[in-house]
Amino acid sequence: SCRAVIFDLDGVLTDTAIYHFYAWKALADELGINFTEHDNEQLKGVDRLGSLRWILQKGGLTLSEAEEARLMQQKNAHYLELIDHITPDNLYPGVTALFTQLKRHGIKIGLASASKNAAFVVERLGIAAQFDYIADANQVLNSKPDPEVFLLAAKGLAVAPQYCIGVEDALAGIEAINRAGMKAIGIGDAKVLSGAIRVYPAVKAITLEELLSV
Ligand code: G16
Ligand code: MG
Repeated sequence: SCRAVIFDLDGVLTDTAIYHFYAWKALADELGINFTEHDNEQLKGVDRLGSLRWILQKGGLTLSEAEEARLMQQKNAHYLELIDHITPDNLYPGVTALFTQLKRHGIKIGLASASKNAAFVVERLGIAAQFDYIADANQVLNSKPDPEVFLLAAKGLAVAPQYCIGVEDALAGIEAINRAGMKAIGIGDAKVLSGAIRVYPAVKAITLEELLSV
């Protein structure tokens, strides 16, 4: 039975991927690296350093750690400017309704995000108070597909992993959920998100009945 649902943030509750894309694209342009929206798909759920290194590798560049740190800081400053405009209107449809149903059934709500900006984003979305526990990239050493962020969320919720369902839009995230010993629900394309028990096109398609039957 399900006692907690742990959600990924970017791509599940809101579409911040487009802002990550704009910010990485601006940086890539400066470095003379061609970075497309298709490339950005590869970076979903990948942490900041992993994303930067993916782009640098595409451009055949290897930089010092100090240079990497400077570029990550530059990208993040730009990203923060872009997400400063986020309001509750940026929540994907159906999120609030699903949260209400989960609460009514005494099912805890957690967050497991690879983003260091997760707390800021959920604050802007107006849903920060809905979470029983928020785990993000600031608290973990190993990023998805490592299960650490999901296990931290379960611990924070005081629910054993086998009673948790994880919801993810990235393949690395689905792998993290499975490695945590939880049940994985995918948001996106079933052909891409192999390893998920069920895949829905969007959060609004998830029904409580189906969650309870997982
Ligand atoms: C998110 C995004 C990734 C992003 C990562 C780190 O993960 O999907 O594209 O690179 O966070 O973000 P930041 O630079 O803000 O720390 P998630 O797990 O919420 O999908
Ligand atoms: Mg995601």
